[in-house]
This record gives sequence, structure tokens and C-alpha cells, in this order.
Amino acid sequence: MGSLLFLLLCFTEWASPATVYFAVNLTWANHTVAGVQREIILTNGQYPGPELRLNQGDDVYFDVYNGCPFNATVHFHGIEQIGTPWSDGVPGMSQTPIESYNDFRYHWKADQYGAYFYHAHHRGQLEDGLYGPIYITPSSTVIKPFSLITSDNVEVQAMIDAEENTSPLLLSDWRLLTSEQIWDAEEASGVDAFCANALLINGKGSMTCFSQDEINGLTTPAQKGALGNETLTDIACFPPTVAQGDFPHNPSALLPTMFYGCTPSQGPQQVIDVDPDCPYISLDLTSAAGLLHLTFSIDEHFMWVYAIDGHYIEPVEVNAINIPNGNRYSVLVPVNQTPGDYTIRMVSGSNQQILNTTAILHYEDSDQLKRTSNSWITLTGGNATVDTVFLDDTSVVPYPAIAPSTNVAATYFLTISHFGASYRWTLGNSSFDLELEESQPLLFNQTTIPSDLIIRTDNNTWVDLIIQVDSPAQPAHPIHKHSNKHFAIGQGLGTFTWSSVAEAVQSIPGSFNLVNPPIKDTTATPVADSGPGWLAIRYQVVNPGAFLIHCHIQVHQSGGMSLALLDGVDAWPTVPSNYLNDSGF
Ligand SMILES: *[C@@H]1O[C@H](CO)[C@@H](O)[C@H](O)[C@H]1NC(C)=O
Ligand SMILES: *[C@@H]1O[C@H](CO)[C@@H](O)[C@H](O)[C@H]1NC(C)=O
Ligand SMILES: *[C@@H]1O[C@H](CO)[C@@H](O)[C@H](O)[C@H]1NC(C)=O
Ligand SMILES: *[C@@H]1O[C@H](CO)[C@@H](O)[C@H](O)[C@H]1NC(C)=O
Ligand SMILES: *[C@@H]1O[C@H](CO)[C@@H](O)[C@H](O)[C@H]1NC(C)=O
Ligand SMILES: *[C@@H]1O[C@H](CO)[C@@H](O)[C@H](O)[C@H]1NC(C)=O
Ligand SMILES: *[C@@H]1O[C@H](CO)[C@@H](O)[C@H](O)[C@H]1NC(C)=O
Ligand SMILES: *[C@@H]1O[C@H](CO)[C@@H](O)[C@H](O)[C@H]1NC(C)=O
Ligand SMILES: *[C@@H]1O[C@H](CO)[C@@H](O)[C@H](O)[C@H]1NC(C)=O
Ligand SMILES: *[C@@H]1O[C@H](CO)[C@@H](O)[C@H](O)[C@H]1NC(C)=O
Ligand SMILES: [Cu+2]
Repeated sequence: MGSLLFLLLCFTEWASPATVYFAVNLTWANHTVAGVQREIILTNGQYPGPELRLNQGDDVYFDVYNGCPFNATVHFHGIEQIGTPWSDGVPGMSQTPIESYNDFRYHWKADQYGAYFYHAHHRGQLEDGLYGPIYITPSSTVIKPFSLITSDNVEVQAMIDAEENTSPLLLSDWRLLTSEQIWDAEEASGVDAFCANALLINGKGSMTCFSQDEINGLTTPAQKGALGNETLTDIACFPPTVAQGDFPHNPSALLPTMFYGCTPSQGPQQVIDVDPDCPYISLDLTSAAGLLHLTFSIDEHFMWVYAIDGHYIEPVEVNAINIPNGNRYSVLVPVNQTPGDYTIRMVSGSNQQILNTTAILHYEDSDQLKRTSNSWITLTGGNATVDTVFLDDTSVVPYPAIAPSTNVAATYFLTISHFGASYRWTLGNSSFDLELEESQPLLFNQTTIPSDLIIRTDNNTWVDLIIQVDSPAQPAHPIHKHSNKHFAIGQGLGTFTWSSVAEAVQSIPGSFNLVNPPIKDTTATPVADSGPGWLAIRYQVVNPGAFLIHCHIQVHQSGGMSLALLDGVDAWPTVPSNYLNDSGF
């Protein structure tokens, strides 16, 4: 009887590939977020943007009308764009920006399955709210990992049903200033603007202010180490004098709320209703944050993480996940506790700021009064119990596991460093000037952008990128590679002194996994509070075109932490006439 009930309630049917048309109308409007009004980008009149739900194999037409009084583009984060490099949405790389009151048609194939999202890719507009979830239902030929959790077929079917009804949870941080106000203030002050004002779940959240005594009491040893004799500000963030490197600053050009100025305010709270007759729910935790790593947890529940960045993994049972900007973690949550309300907690997982928000997991038809539930995590992202298990991102095994080739054609060393100012950055030898986004796209003309911002690869070769963070007191940088996914093959603290991965493996084999490494589109460099650190990624060149690799902390990207990958220069594509004319039509 119980299983019949859940079949009726939880089961949905599989549909076959189709041509899907999706249109968004971008507008610039005053909108209230976290209880405070500011100018933001609305997508079809809403924030966050509407969900795009697809089946694997769908042919997608995504039309953008730019009703904003400035240029814009839309990128499809994690979508590989095999054979459609002109639809990647990166100005200066794959298209010219969509001008005000103009249309652009993106056209791509949903080759992969799982959780993705679309978001702004022009200047800092991600932080103005242009993002929405994408979910692609796997084709029936993709083998699911749920039988690794249990051999009980009824239980496995319940997991499959939960996955078919999966919901996005779009996680983000929020600023009270617009992206252009932040950029102008960074240029005027010389300061890297690394504090947020609120955290949001599906665009919903509030702002809490703590007293200075509470803030000082919460300040962690790692934060105290960076602060020296100073304290966190009233928004529980490092002051503008800390972790900025040795560069000139003009603090008088900073704007209120960038580092100081906390006013509590009340916004809506996300409530997730669960049906206690469905044994599992599935959530796609998607970080659209511009700034902070986010630590996510549901009181008194555990989560089976079963996919990362739209690729299945061998499921891992955890209580909390630290989510870098741009990553997606798909989780099954067992609906097995006493009916009631349970707090969903999200806190800053970045060293520079203490920030939090909450949502509610609500068991439907529960007569019980709202109850207080027990947290797995602290306000600063640490363990609140001895039993709390955090996901260890580096030890995740893809399902099925794939070994990358060891026949590597080229190794590139990319240094993450300041570039003459606290708010300017490199990913390589030079800084990617924001104004280069307005240049003729590299896909159309390979010489429009300075050559020290470009790597050229041959098709069907394997490439290693060694990303070196050169100085201490830097956050983990979530490095996002456009087009196909990469293997995160190694990482460590200190300086990478070897000439190749093969050489490094000889002396530090424990820092590498060349057998079954994580497969992702975004991988964060290790947290290196007190010294340098490095990350090694490997990918196969399969999709000729001009693609960006960059930090997904928006102010770092705007400050130049980007590099152009000209993949497959030996098999360069011919741009179709409907893209050469800047429209896609
Ligand atoms: C976009 O939205 C604006 C404001 O609601 C409206 O005036 C305009 O007609 C819409 N444009 C399109 C193409 O839907
Ligand atoms: C938002 O409101 C402010 C204050 O009323 C106004 O000056 C501004 O033009 C409005 N912005 C938009 C995009 O409507
Ligand atoms: C907007 O995009 C157009 C077309 O690429 C470009 O000519 C123009 O300079 C851009 N405007 C701004 C303000 O960047
Ligand atoms: C911290 O120490 C520096 C000198 O090392 C001094 O200039 C500064 O005023 C001190 N700040 C506070 C808040 O005591
Ligand atoms: C942040 O945490 C505090 C302490 O647990 C809580 O009182 C507050 O409501 C939380 N803030 C939000 C926005 O949920
Ligand atoms: C957090 O975990 C550590 C290591 O297991 C443990 O020693 C500590 O007691 C835990 N903290 C709390 C509040 O339980
Ligand atoms: C390509 O870009 C270079 C540098 O901006 C320019 O000199 C050249 O004329 C461009 N070629 C074409 C075909 O537009
Ligand atoms: C950076 O400079 C080094 C040394 O000149 C060079 O070998 C390397 O190719 C350069 N990297 C890029 C991305 O241009
Ligand atoms: C590039 O290489 C991939 C992988 O071998 C292959 O599938 C693809 O057809 C190649 N593309 C072109 C344009 O030759
Ligand atoms: C070029 O652009 C216009 C829109 O500006 C469109 O109507 C036209 O059909 C496009 N395509 C081609 C192939 O010229
Ligand atoms: Cu960064």
C-alpha cells in the first residue's frame, strides 16, 4: 500500500528528445531582495530567472532580448557547446555583446545530463542577479549510481523517482550595490571588494546583524591570524586594510556597505515542502555566488551526494558540503525524520567573512508545531557536532570512473597573482582587461587579444594546466573552464617546482590521482591562508573554438583572472553567417 501511494505521488514519465524554444527578456528594474530595494537584472520579470528543464539530447534555441540599458550576454555554465562554440555567450571570445534592445539566439545541444545554470557573462552582471537553473534529465541509457547505495530495488526505484522530480536550489550571495558601483569603487579605491551583504536560497533570504561582541566571539583562529590587532567589521568581514597585498589604497573612495554598514532586514524564506510518503527528495545545490564559498547543511538529515557538475559519482553520505562558486552538487535527502520543520543552513565558507541564512525543510501534513532542530554546522562553517561529516571534494570518484590519458602534449603554468593593484589579477602572465570583452571575438579573429592572454592547443591532444597561487592570504579560487569538463588530477600547498605532472608524481605521488580523478567544470584551488598553493587539471581537446578559463569569483574575473583557450587551432571552425552578423538568426 505504501509503495503504491509513493508510485502515484512520486513517479513521472520519461520523454524523448525534442526541439526546445526558450526565450528570456532581460530588464533593468528596482527590485526588493533580502528586504532591500536596488536596481537588478530581471529575467522575464523575475529573480532568479526561470528554470530551463530539458531532456538529454534536446536541441535548444535560447533567445535573449536585452531590454537593459547596457550590453549583456548569457552563458550556459557547464554546457559543453560541442560544435556550437558561437553559443557560449562570452563577449570577446565567442560573440560581440548583445546591445540594448537587441535580440540574440543561442543554439546548442543538450549532450550531457544533470544540473547546470545560465548566467550573465558580461562585466560584473552576474552579481546583478542574471542567473537561472538548467536541469537535463538523463537519457535512459545512462547508468545511475543508486544501486551502490542499496541493493533493495524498491529503495533504488524511490531514488530514481526522486531524481526525476529533482528541484534546483540556487544558492547565492548578494550585495546592496550594483556591479558597476562595485567596479567603479574598486578602481577609485584600489581595494578588492570581497564582502557580501546577504546569502540567498532561490533568491530568498534576510540580513542579520551581530553585535561587535558577538562578532569578536565568533571570529575563528584563522581569521584572527589574518586580522592581527584588528577586528572583523560590523558586517563580520575583514576590514579593507587586511588581505589586500602591498598596494596603494584610497579608503575614502569606498562606498557604504562594501566593508561596513549593517542594517538588519527581513526578506522571504525558502520553504521546501516534502511529502513524507516519498522516501527521498533530490536537490541540485547550484552556487551562483559571485563572492563567497557556501557551506550547506540540513538539520538532522544526511545527504547522499550522487552527482557533481552534472556527472554521476559513487554516492557519498555527508551532513555538510562546502560549495565553491559555479559548482553543482546533486543530493538525495532521505525523508525519514519525525514530521516537522527542519532548518536548512547556509553559511559563508570563505575566511574573509561570517555570513548566514536559513531555509526550512517542511514535512507536509505535519500537525506538529514548528520545532527547533539541531545544526550539524557552526555559523563559521565548522562542525557543530563530533559526528558531522563534510564532503571531501578531492576524494570523490566519478561513476563510471575514467582514467585520463597520460600522453600529455603540453603543460602550461598559470600564476594567480595580484597585478599592480589589490583588485587586479592574473591567471598566467598578464591580466585580462575588462575592456577586452568589447573586442572582436577570438572565435572570429585570433589576433584581437594580446597573445600573453592566450593558450593555443591542437585538437584531440591532452593538456595540463598547473595553476599556482603565488601568495598567502588568498581565498580558494574556483577555476571554471568553459566547454568540456576537466579532470582535477592534483593539488597541494607550497610551490609546484616540477616541469611536468609526470615529474611531480615521482616525488609527491600522494598529491595526484591519475586513476579515477574528479571530473568537473569548476575546481577550486586549495585554501592557502598561510602560503602558496597549486592545482593541476588535465583535459582533452575535443571541441575547436575560443573558450575562457577563469576564476568564478566575479570581482576576480572582472579584475582580469581569466585566460583564453584557443582549442583545436588545427581544426578551427567556420563561423556560420547567422553568428558572423552578431545575431544568431
Ligand atoms: C520585455 O519586458 C519589458 C518590460 O516588461 C516589455 O516592455 C517588453 O515589451 C518586453 N519585450 C519582449 C521582447 O518581450
Ligand atoms: C530605481 O529607483 C530609483 C529611485 O526611485 C530611480 O532613480 C531609478 O531610476 C530606478 N531605476 C530603474 C531602473 O527604474
Ligand atoms: C556594446 O557593444 C557594442 C557591440 O559590440 C560595442 O560596439 C559597444 O562599444 C559596447 N558598449 C559599451 C558601453 O561597452
Ligand atoms: C594595529 O597595529 C598597527 C601597527 O602595527 C597600527 O598602525 C594600528 O593602528 C593598529 N590598529 C589597531 C586597531 O590597534
Ligand atoms: C543567522 O544565524 C543567527 C544565529 O543562529 C540567526 O539568529 C539568524 O536568523 C540567521 N540569519 C538568517 C538570515 O537566517
Ligand atoms: C569538531 O570535530 C573535532 C574533530 O573531530 C572534535 O574534536 C570537536 O569536538 C568537534 N566539535 C564539536 C563542537 O563537536
Ligand atoms: C583581426 O584583428 C586584428 C587586430 O585587431 C586586425 O588588425 C585585423 O584587421 C582583424 N582581421 C579581420 C579579418 O577583421
Ligand atoms: C608565460 O611566460 C612564460 C615565460 O616567458 C612562457 O613560457 C609561457 O608560455 C607564458 N604563458 C602564457 C600563457 O603566455
Ligand atoms: C576534434 O577531436 C575530437 C576528439 O578526437 C573529435 O571527436 C572531433 O571530431 C575533432 N574535431 C574536428 C573539428 O576535427
Ligand atoms: C543577420 O541579422 C539579421 C538580424 O539583425 C537577420 O534578420 C538576418 O536574417 C541574419 N542572418 C543572416 C544569415 O544574414
Ligand atoms: Cu579568484
